[in-house]
Amino acid sequence: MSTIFIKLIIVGDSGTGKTSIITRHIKYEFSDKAVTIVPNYYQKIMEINGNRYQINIWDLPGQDMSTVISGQFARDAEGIIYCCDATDSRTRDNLKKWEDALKSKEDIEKMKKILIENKCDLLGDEMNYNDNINELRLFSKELGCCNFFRASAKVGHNIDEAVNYLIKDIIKDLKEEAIKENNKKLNKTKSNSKAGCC
Ligand SMILES: Nc1nc2c(ncn2[C@@H]2O[C@H](COP(=O)(O)OP(=O)(O)OP(=O)(O)O)[C@@H](O)[C@H]2O)c(=O)[nH]1
Ligand SMILES: [Mg+2]
Repeated sequence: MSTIFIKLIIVGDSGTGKTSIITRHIKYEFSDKAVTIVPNYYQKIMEINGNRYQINIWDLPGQDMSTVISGQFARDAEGIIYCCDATDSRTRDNLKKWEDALKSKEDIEKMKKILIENKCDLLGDEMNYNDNINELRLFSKELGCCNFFRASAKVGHNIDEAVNYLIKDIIKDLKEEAIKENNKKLNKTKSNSKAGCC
């Protein structure tokens, strides 16, 4: 069985919980995290419908946007996870800066994106959970995201759902592309064999 490689990156301000999201998803754990200084990648293997996928998720440091961007870590990525902190709206607004910075280096239009609003465990009962859901939906659309999730790496809420949604959305298109390629080959074979008949 051949392996299909998928590269994801996660970006957002420092302290929004990017490392926590990835370690929750990959290692099923949560602990206080140190600031990420250098980009790290985490790996997971999935088998879906008889295909083997190796997912590499690049955890990028939030405190130094220029290094992240000049390092071209988004190159050849199939997906982007935008991450913000539910308790700090500035981190959400700053995602526009992350988007602009990424756009300045890469063609991110063709990449799939989701938005994770992390730390929703801190919102508390007094907050109406639906208060700004439409605002978040609109914002995620502005970022070109195919979906958005309110999540908590701490309690494990919506983390797997978010990451797996992105992966499946990528795989769906990979499949369509693979089918198109296959059809092209089939048509070529048919026209070649017609040529042979005449
Ligand atoms: N309450 C709560 N705290 C969280 C959650 N996710 C992360 N944290 C805490 O927020 C702090 C920052 O988390 P990190 O995962 O290191 O954040 P980061 O985005 O990777 O930060 P940089 O590496 O600096 O870019 C840590 O103390 C985490 O324990 C969450 O869902 N809820
Ligand atoms: Mg980190």
